[in-house]
Amino acid sequence: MHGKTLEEQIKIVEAFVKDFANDRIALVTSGGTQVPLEKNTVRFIDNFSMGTRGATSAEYLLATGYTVLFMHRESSLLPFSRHFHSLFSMLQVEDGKAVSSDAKLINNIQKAAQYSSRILFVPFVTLDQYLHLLEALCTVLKPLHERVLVYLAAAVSDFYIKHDDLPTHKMRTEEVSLPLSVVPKNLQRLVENIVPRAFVVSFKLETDESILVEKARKALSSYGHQLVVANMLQTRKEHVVLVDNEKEEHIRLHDKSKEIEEEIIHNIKERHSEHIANSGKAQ
Ligand code: PAZ
Repeated sequence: MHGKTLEEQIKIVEAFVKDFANDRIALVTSGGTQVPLEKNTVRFIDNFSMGTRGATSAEYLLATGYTVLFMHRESSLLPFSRHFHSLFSMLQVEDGKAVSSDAKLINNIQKAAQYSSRILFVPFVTLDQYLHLLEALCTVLKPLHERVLVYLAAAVSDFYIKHDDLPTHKMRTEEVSLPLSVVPKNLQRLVENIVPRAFVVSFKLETDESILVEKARKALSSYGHQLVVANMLQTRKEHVVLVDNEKEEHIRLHDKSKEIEEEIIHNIKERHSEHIANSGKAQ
């Protein structure tokens, strides 16, 4: 999907979703957004996220039966290939041909092949592209109602520079100014108007633990969705708090050979099943 317009991306997503109209579909967002500082962009604001959470979660979602729309920052980590930083360390050459007997590599290639028909990659780079794509993909998924899980793991910028405030050319050192505006939160509108019957999970990242749960609760009440996964920058790979309207549930990773996303997805799948069952009762 690289280099495609939004309209072209939407057409591909519509065609993909049609084949899975009776399945559970997860829309996973992953990686950081880029915020341009100039119209002819040389510099931009970015963040630390490499998309590990999103890519790892997508693997467990596929394994547990979901079809996945993987909306990711271009060049961030992808499911299955995320395990490999360099192919050179695994390379063996026999009779002038590249071969590999690396079990982990072969296992992940097999899994990628096994799930390739159930995952669609939808890339974005800028904050603007992210916001437009998210709304468009939710609109495509709307008719699937409760079967949709929206899993918002991307690290989305809170600040941007309005188009009219952007300098056209590369900012000069003698005139540096960053007139930042706060990004309008569109999640409430998505939850209320576009996917009101879906199970929507957002993530909340903080660095000060004393405000983590309070911020998660604030997000829940502002957006009206089902669940916030709250995590701290420093411990995000071994501890998360699942915050819903009633309680807080801590997930802690005790076995370091495992990944916390396995438990997160297991827990969320159960909550999603309950959401689907309850919606049936309500009708
Ligand atoms: O990409 P990563 O695995 O390094 O980090 C994951 C994360 C911390 C970006 C994610 O778990 C998260 O909290 N996303 C939401 C961030 C926020 O906007 O609060």
